[in-house]
Amino acid sequence: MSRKVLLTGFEPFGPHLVNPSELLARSLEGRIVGGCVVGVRVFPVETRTLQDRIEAALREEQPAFVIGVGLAAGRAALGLERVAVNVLDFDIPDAVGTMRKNDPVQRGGPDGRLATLPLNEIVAAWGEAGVPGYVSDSAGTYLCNQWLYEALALTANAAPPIPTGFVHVPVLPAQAVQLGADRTPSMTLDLMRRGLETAIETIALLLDTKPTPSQRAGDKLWFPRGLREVER
Ligand code: PCA
Repeated sequence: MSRKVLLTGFEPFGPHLVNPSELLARSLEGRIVGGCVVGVRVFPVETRTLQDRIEAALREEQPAFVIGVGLAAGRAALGLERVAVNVLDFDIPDAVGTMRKNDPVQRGGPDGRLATLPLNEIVAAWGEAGVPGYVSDSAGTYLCNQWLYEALALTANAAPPIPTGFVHVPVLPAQAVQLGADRTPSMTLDLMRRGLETAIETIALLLDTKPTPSQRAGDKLWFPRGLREVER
């Protein structure tokens, strides 16, 4: 069975008539990148249904790893998110008019969840490929942050692990023209796509070369530090 990556985008929202994350995801649907089949979902910007949609996609696709993509107008480059916070605090309502102010994503959940993708390796690969990108320390408090928090919660106990993370993309050049070229950085769809392909290739390569924790435990080469001390 071939390895799958689940790639998700979002529909347009707020003032944006297109969402480059949707175009990107759809353009890679069914393609094979880094030896992985790309399974795609495009979600509406709806807070109430997001968790269920992510959960269904994970169940249906059984991916080896997961990348969410969303639009962050004003960003100058690809932003690989490091962390999701347990906060929903919207500037504008979601696509069906739901507003959240200072609410948790999950009541009683941890304050933050850290992305489980190899962040530094991906950013280094972007650099080599000529794709501007960086590790971002805030995914905001809107739907993309919610996506990352929910997806990390859903994959938290997966065995083998399912590396999961999120990439924020700038607007497309045509959107920057509309929004004011003097103040809106943009990136072409081709360059964004090269960035996503590079990220997928990097993760797939690491999954090939790094033994999974279960393999390591199986061949008895690895002990938790404390345990070895006690056994001596
Ligand atoms: N961007 C929004 C939600 C959907 C999207 O594409 C965000 O950054 O939260």
